[in-house]
Amino acid sequence: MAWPCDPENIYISHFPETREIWSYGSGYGGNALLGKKCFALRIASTMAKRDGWMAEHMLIMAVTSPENERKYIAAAFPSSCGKTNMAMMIPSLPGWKIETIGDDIAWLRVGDDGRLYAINPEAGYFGVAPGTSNTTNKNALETLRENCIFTNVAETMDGDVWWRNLTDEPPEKLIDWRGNEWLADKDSETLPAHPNSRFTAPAKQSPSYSGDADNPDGVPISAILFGGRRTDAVPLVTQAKDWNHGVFLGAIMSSETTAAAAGQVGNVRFDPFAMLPFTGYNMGDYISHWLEMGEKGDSDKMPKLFWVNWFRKDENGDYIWPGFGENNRVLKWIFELDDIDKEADEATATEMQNETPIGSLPKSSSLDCEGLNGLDISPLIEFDGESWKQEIPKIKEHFTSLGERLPKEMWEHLDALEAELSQN
Ligand code: TSX
Ligand code: MN
Repeated sequence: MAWPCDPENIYISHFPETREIWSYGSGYGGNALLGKKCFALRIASTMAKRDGWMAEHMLIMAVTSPENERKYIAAAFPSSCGKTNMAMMIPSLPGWKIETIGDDIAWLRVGDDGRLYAINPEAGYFGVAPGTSNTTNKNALETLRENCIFTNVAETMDGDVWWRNLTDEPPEKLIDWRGNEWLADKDSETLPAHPNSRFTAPAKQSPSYSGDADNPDGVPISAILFGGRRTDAVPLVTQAKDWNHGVFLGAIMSSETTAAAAGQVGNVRFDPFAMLPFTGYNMGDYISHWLEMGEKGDSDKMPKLFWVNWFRKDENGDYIWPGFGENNRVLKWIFELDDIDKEADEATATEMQNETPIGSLPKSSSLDCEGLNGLDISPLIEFDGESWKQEIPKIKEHFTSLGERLPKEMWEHLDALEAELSQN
């Protein structure tokens, strides 16, 4: 049977006023699964703006310490930065536990207690298959043992599936995603699985599934992370000075392109809050809404905002930070900072951080690096003023492109940053 689609004539339109989505021609993916990006982000973000809540492109995780303290963290990363891997990550440090509440979308509201609560409006995962392996995301593979759908992956001779990195070497012979025979020695130039091939499975099948995902009240968020793929300038972790400064960091979030299709490899692209493709209304108004949400909550109880970057490279072009389960160390630092903050122990907080023009960076003594084979993390947590001077004109261009409705406060933060940079 022909797949029900019309690839020469694809249309997708959203009508926020009537909450309608019209889609024609797509048989699968973002323009066909209308409950996901179309409704839960584009339409929902317009409802959220009107009614005072937020629809965000974020994972939600529960983090439990060895002392059995539990906190909830949300994180906004653009596509291909590993949100699903992070949501299901297996922590590297003894006694820590991570559970998944969501891997892609969060709806957030301020509760009566002044805290920010999040739910995941989705019931399953729709993840990119290539790259998913026992080393990058064991829990995802466990989720896919049964009762799941694969699209545009390769098929093995015994009826199993295959994609890049599922095994170190591809099988000798496969059926590629187009349905043609694929031979490892002959067809090594072509990809047997499409780079955007997908799996979809119920969230409850994940070993890391958190029962909190079923709580209609949602979970109270302690920290929100913004992240992208940056080989330079952006440190491993930076704490925003306050909510509004965190909104500035979210507004200047950027990622380097990896695929040639997305323009030149290594180009920096701004993607505020990882929402550029998903905000259903004006981006300047959206950033104003972030500022308004800060006012709605209790300033002491609203989540702390952080910028993270797992993708710094050294002069040889190798990743410096091991990433994956080792990101536990960054979560531990954020976790401890939150405890200290609650105790209003400013002396200890000062001991853990260095103030810089872009926010607070960890002092190396405060970030647990035991067992990392003596990794020198100093380049990851040093403020690089020269690189930041080069960022300024790019950010100006980005802010200009967002237009007149970008809140003036964003320009004020940029001016303050520029002034601080010119002092040293
Ligand atoms: O998902 C990733 N995370 C988050 C995991 C919890 N990825 C994959 C991104 C593509 C979807 C990462 N890639 C992460 C990361 O933290 N870090 C990197 C970069 C990296 C890649 C490989 C190695 C180290 C870092 N190491 C080896 O290959 C041995
Ligand atoms: Mn996504």
